[in-house]
Amino acid sequence: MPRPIKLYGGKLSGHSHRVELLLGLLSRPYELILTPPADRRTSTFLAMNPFGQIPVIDDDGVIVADSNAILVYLAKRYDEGKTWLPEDPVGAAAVQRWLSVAAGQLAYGPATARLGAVFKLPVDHSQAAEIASRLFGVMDSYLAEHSFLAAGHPTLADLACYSYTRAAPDGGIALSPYTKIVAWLEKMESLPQFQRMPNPPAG
Ligand SMILES: N[C@@H](CCC(=O)N[C@@H](CS)C(=O)NCC(=O)O)C(=O)O
Repeated sequence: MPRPIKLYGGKLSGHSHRVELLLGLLSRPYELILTPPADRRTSTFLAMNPFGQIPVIDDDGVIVADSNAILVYLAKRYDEGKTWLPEDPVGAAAVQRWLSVAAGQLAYGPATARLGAVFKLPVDHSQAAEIASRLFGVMDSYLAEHSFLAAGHPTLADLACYSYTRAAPDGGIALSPYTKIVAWLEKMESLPQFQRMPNPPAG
Protein backbone atom coordinates (compact mmCIF):
# COMPACT_ATOMS: atom_id res chain seq x y z
CA MET A 1 0.00 0.00 0.00
CA PRO A 2 1.62 3.34 -1.00
CA ARG A 3 1.89 6.02 1.67
CA PRO A 4 -0.79 8.70 1.28
CA ILE A 5 0.51 11.86 -0.34
CA LYS A 6 0.24 14.82 2.05
CA LEU A 7 -1.57 17.72 0.42
CA TYR A 8 -1.28 21.03 2.27
CA GLY A 9 -4.29 22.87 0.97
CA GLY A 10 -7.71 24.28 1.66
CA LYS A 11 -11.24 23.17 0.87
CA LEU A 12 -12.24 26.45 -0.79
CA SER A 13 -9.01 26.92 -2.74
CA GLY A 14 -9.37 26.24 -6.45
CA HIS A 15 -5.59 25.82 -6.68
CA SER A 16 -5.79 23.08 -4.09
CA HIS A 17 -8.93 21.59 -5.65
CA ARG A 18 -7.26 21.06 -9.04
CA VAL A 19 -4.65 18.91 -7.26
CA GLU A 20 -7.33 16.96 -5.38
CA LEU A 21 -9.07 16.36 -8.68
CA LEU A 22 -6.03 14.73 -10.25
CA LEU A 23 -5.21 12.72 -7.12
CA GLY A 24 -8.77 11.35 -7.22
CA LEU A 25 -8.71 10.66 -10.94
CA LEU A 26 -5.40 8.81 -10.57
CA SER A 27 -6.74 6.93 -7.53
CA ARG A 28 -3.79 8.06 -5.42
CA PRO A 29 -4.41 7.94 -1.67
CA TYR A 30 -3.85 11.35 -0.08
CA GLU A 31 -4.32 13.20 3.15
CA LEU A 32 -5.57 16.79 2.96
CA ILE A 33 -3.86 18.89 5.61
CA LEU A 34 -5.93 22.05 5.99
CA THR A 35 -3.48 24.95 6.03
CA PRO A 36 -5.14 28.26 6.89
CA PRO A 37 -3.33 31.57 6.14
CA ALA A 38 -1.58 31.79 9.56
CA ASP A 39 -0.08 28.31 9.08
CA ARG A 40 1.36 29.37 5.71
CA ARG A 41 3.65 31.83 7.54
CA THR A 42 5.35 29.29 9.80
CA SER A 43 9.01 28.47 9.22
CA THR A 44 8.12 24.82 8.59
CA PHE A 45 5.67 25.74 5.84
CA LEU A 46 7.93 28.44 4.36
CA ALA A 47 10.70 25.84 4.10
CA MET A 48 8.40 23.92 1.76
CA ASN A 49 7.13 26.97 -0.13
CA PRO A 50 8.90 30.28 0.50
CA PHE A 51 5.99 32.03 -1.24
CA GLY A 52 3.77 30.98 1.67
CA GLN A 53 1.04 29.62 -0.61
CA ILE A 54 -0.98 26.46 -0.77
CA PRO A 55 -1.03 23.92 -2.35
CA VAL A 56 2.13 22.00 -1.52
CA ILE A 57 2.52 18.22 -1.57
CA ASP A 58 4.85 15.94 0.32
CA ASP A 59 5.10 12.65 -1.53
CA ASP A 60 7.19 10.49 0.77
CA GLY A 61 9.74 13.30 1.18
CA VAL A 62 9.43 14.79 -2.30
CA ILE A 63 8.13 18.32 -1.75
CA VAL A 64 6.44 20.08 -4.65
CA ALA A 65 4.83 23.52 -4.41
CA ASP A 66 2.56 25.30 -6.91
CA SER A 67 -0.62 23.73 -8.23
CA ASN A 68 0.43 23.44 -11.85
CA ALA A 69 3.88 22.12 -10.94
CA ILE A 70 2.16 19.52 -8.74
CA LEU A 71 -0.14 18.48 -11.61
CA VAL A 72 2.90 17.96 -13.85
CA TYR A 73 4.74 16.01 -11.15
CA LEU A 74 1.77 13.73 -10.44
CA ALA A 75 1.10 13.06 -14.12
CA LYS A 76 4.76 12.31 -14.86
CA ARG A 77 5.08 10.12 -11.82
CA TYR A 78 1.78 8.28 -11.64
CA ASP A 79 -0.13 8.47 -14.93
CA GLU A 80 0.93 5.26 -16.58
CA GLY A 81 -1.33 5.85 -19.59
CA LYS A 82 0.35 9.26 -20.22
CA THR A 83 -3.00 10.76 -21.11
CA TRP A 84 -3.11 13.65 -18.63
CA LEU A 85 0.15 15.13 -19.94
CA PRO A 86 0.91 14.04 -23.50
CA GLU A 87 4.59 13.47 -24.22
CA ASP A 88 4.67 14.55 -27.86
CA PRO A 89 5.91 18.12 -28.42
CA VAL A 90 2.66 19.49 -29.84
CA GLY A 91 0.48 17.82 -27.19
CA ALA A 92 2.73 18.94 -24.33
CA ALA A 93 2.78 22.52 -25.64
CA ALA A 94 -1.02 22.56 -25.97
CA VAL A 95 -1.33 21.60 -22.29
CA GLN A 96 1.27 24.16 -21.21
CA ARG A 97 -0.59 26.90 -23.07
CA TRP A 98 -3.65 26.37 -20.84
CA LEU A 99 -1.59 25.95 -17.67
CA SER A 100 -0.34 29.45 -18.43
CA VAL A 101 -3.94 30.65 -18.85
CA ALA A 102 -4.81 29.05 -15.49
CA ALA A 103 -1.95 30.94 -13.81
CA GLY A 104 -2.69 34.10 -15.80
CA GLN A 105 -6.13 35.22 -16.97
CA LEU A 106 -8.03 32.70 -14.83
CA ALA A 107 -6.15 33.74 -11.67
CA TYR A 108 -6.38 37.49 -12.38
CA GLY A 109 -9.99 37.34 -13.59
CA PRO A 110 -12.51 34.89 -12.05
CA ALA A 111 -10.33 33.77 -9.13
CA THR A 112 -9.54 37.37 -8.13
CA ALA A 113 -13.22 38.39 -8.33
CA ARG A 114 -14.00 35.44 -6.01
CA LEU A 115 -11.24 36.49 -3.57
CA GLY A 116 -13.02 39.81 -3.18
CA ALA A 117 -16.54 38.40 -2.89
CA VAL A 118 -15.89 35.33 -0.74
CA PHE A 119 -12.78 36.21 1.26
CA LYS A 120 -13.41 39.98 1.36
CA LEU A 121 -9.93 40.81 0.10
CA PRO A 122 -9.49 44.27 -1.41
CA VAL A 123 -9.48 43.57 -5.16
CA ASP A 124 -10.38 45.61 -8.22
CA HIS A 125 -13.60 43.79 -9.09
CA SER A 126 -14.32 45.61 -12.33
CA GLN A 127 -10.84 44.86 -13.66
CA ALA A 128 -11.18 41.19 -12.65
CA ALA A 129 -14.63 41.02 -14.29
CA GLU A 130 -13.22 42.50 -17.50
CA ILE A 131 -10.40 39.92 -17.60
CA ALA A 132 -12.95 37.15 -16.90
CA SER A 133 -15.25 38.32 -19.67
CA ARG A 134 -12.44 38.34 -22.24
CA LEU A 135 -11.17 34.94 -21.08
CA PHE A 136 -14.59 33.27 -21.05
CA GLY A 137 -15.39 34.70 -24.48
CA VAL A 138 -12.23 33.11 -25.89
CA MET A 139 -12.78 29.82 -24.06
CA ASP A 140 -16.41 29.59 -25.14
CA SER A 141 -15.54 30.09 -28.82
CA TYR A 142 -12.71 27.59 -28.52
CA LEU A 143 -14.94 24.98 -26.85
CA ALA A 144 -17.52 25.42 -29.61
CA GLU A 145 -14.97 23.69 -31.86
CA HIS A 146 -13.17 21.41 -29.39
CA SER A 147 -14.36 18.84 -26.83
CA PHE A 148 -11.58 19.63 -24.35
CA LEU A 149 -8.93 22.33 -24.04
CA ALA A 150 -5.75 20.66 -25.22
CA ALA A 151 -6.63 17.32 -26.80
CA GLY A 152 -9.56 15.14 -27.79
CA HIS A 153 -9.70 13.94 -24.18
CA PRO A 154 -9.28 15.59 -20.77
CA THR A 155 -5.74 16.63 -19.82
CA LEU A 156 -4.05 18.70 -17.13
CA ALA A 157 -5.20 21.75 -19.11
CA ASP A 158 -8.84 20.97 -18.27
CA LEU A 159 -8.09 20.22 -14.62
CA ALA A 160 -6.12 23.44 -14.16
CA CYS A 161 -8.91 25.51 -15.70
CA TYR A 162 -11.89 23.69 -14.19
CA SER A 163 -12.10 24.80 -10.54
CA TYR A 164 -11.99 28.59 -10.82
CA THR A 165 -14.18 28.52 -13.93
CA ARG A 166 -16.88 26.51 -12.14
CA ALA A 167 -16.56 28.81 -9.09
CA ALA A 168 -16.79 32.04 -11.15
CA PRO A 169 -20.38 32.77 -9.99
CA ASP A 170 -19.06 32.96 -6.38
CA GLY A 171 -17.27 36.10 -7.55
CA GLY A 172 -20.31 37.52 -9.32
CA ILE A 173 -19.29 36.29 -12.79
CA ALA A 174 -22.23 34.49 -14.40
CA LEU A 175 -21.56 31.44 -16.53
CA SER A 176 -24.97 31.30 -18.20
CA PRO A 177 -23.89 33.31 -21.28
CA TYR A 178 -21.15 30.75 -21.96
CA THR A 179 -23.06 27.64 -22.99
CA LYS A 180 -20.03 25.79 -24.39
CA ILE A 181 -18.09 26.36 -21.18
CA VAL A 182 -21.02 25.04 -19.14
CA ALA A 183 -21.20 21.93 -21.35
CA TRP A 184 -17.45 21.39 -20.89
CA LEU A 185 -17.74 21.76 -17.08
CA GLU A 186 -20.49 19.15 -17.07
CA LYS A 187 -18.37 16.77 -19.16
CA MET A 188 -15.57 17.13 -16.62
CA GLU A 189 -18.00 16.48 -13.76
CA SER A 190 -19.09 13.22 -15.37
CA LEU A 191 -15.56 11.77 -15.17
CA PRO A 192 -15.38 8.79 -12.81
CA GLN A 193 -14.07 9.76 -9.36
CA PHE A 194 -14.69 13.43 -10.03
CA GLN A 195 -15.11 15.42 -6.82
CA ARG A 196 -16.62 18.90 -6.64
CA MET A 197 -15.18 21.82 -4.73
CA PRO A 198 -17.56 22.69 -1.86
CA ASN A 199 -19.56 25.92 -2.08
CA PRO A 200 -18.40 28.70 0.22
CA PRO A 201 -20.65 29.19 3.26
CA ALA A 202 -23.35 31.82 2.66
CA GLY A 203 -22.23 35.28 3.80
N1 LIG B 1 0.69 29.96 -8.35
C1 LIG B 1 0.21 29.36 -7.15
C2 LIG B 1 -0.89 30.23 -6.54
C3 LIG B 1 -1.45 29.61 -5.27
C4 LIG B 1 -2.29 30.57 -4.45
O1 LIG B 1 -2.59 31.70 -4.88
N2 LIG B 1 -2.64 30.10 -3.26
C5 LIG B 1 -3.42 30.91 -2.37
C6 LIG B 1 -4.64 30.16 -1.87
S1 LIG B 1 -5.73 29.78 -3.20
C7 LIG B 1 -2.58 31.25 -1.16
O2 LIG B 1 -2.03 30.37 -0.53
N3 LIG B 1 -2.48 32.53 -0.86
C8 LIG B 1 -1.77 33.02 0.28
C9 LIG B 1 -0.85 34.11 -0.08
O3 LIG B 1 -0.64 34.39 -1.29
O4 LIG B 1 -0.29 34.72 0.84
C10 LIG B 1 -0.29 27.95 -7.44
O5 LIG B 1 -0.73 27.71 -8.57
O6 LIG B 1 -0.22 27.08 -6.55
